[in-house]
Amino acid sequence: MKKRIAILGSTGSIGTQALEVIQQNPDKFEVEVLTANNNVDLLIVQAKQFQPNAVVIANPEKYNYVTEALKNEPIKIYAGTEALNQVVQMESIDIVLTAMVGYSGLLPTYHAIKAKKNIALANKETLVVAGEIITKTALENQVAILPVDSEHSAIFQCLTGEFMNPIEKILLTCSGGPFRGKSIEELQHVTVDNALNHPNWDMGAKITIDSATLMNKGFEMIEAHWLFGVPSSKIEVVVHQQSIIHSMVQFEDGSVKAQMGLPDMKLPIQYALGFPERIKNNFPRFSFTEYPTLTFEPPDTKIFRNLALAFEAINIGGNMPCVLNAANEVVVEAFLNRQISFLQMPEIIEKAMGKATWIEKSGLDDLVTTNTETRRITKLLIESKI
Ligand code: MN3
Repeated sequence: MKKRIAILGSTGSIGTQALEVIQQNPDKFEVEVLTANNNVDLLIVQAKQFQPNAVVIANPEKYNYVTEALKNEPIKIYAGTEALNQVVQMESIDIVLTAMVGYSGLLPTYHAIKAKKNIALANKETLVVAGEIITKTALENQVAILPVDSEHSAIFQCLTGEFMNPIEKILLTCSGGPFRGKSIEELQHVTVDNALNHPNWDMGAKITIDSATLMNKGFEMIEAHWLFGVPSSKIEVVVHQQSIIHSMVQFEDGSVKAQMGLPDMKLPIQYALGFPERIKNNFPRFSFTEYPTLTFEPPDTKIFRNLALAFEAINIGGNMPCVLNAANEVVVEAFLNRQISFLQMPEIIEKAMGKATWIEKSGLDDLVTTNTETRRITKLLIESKI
């Protein structure tokens, strides 16, 4: 039986690599749904090649263009964000791969879980914003959330066969990004291009900036907290420049398990889609002799403030991680548009966290409101800076 897959965000970095994995395993997978936000031309190429049952273009202005281009194909075409919430519920879908950017992943993922679809989770912001609701709803609907993020895939692989054994500590590895070891003075003058130049991973712009500020690692700590039920005090971030160990789990007997390999997102994508099977492939293999030195050091949270802010947000709890995420999305966009500097990003996020309304017990509607409110607050803070 082939697994029928919906890819939300098929034109992005994870989406295109997932299609490569599917293309290499036509006996195991088929594409049921493809969705994109704006990149219509690539969506059309993908639709023609993979012949999904349906495509969704989130930007409704591009609906006519897609319809015209695919008029000779037996493919249903929908537009708008509400269509995303609908299409994930299609009877024929087995797994929904959530690979869209940021907050936009939340509601489609929630609806997919409600419709009892297993989730291959690449959109970490879903768990940052609404980890409690998402994990609770998944449990109620007996839905598996299979991590695609390389660190969480590593932790998940370390935990296989260990489900009776408590976790003493999660060691979440972090490449350190392009600015590892830099001082505050040096960071004052870094540019967008410097920040977009990640040493190990080739990713989309939003996550590459998050990697440079270490907000990505903060988000991953929150993601690990919800996925594996481990408090933030038992999650230690370890800077490991080479990105060969993708994360580790320490058990109560002191034993540490690590998952290793070359940094290639196709591996965790394939593991999530193929789980519990390991699928044979011919990706390049890791060689110890080519990496004679693997290094480890603590992160500097005084310089990379965002990582400390993420720990603060999860410890405050309630809607605060949602505030953190919304403020971060706005400042990253402002940084990419060259409106604010690199170091102004954590400064503004911290202020937004102080100004947003804190709600201890927040339902999905509260989080939607929090997201809107925090974006407004953050934009005002940016305007007062420039
Ligand atoms: Mn990661």
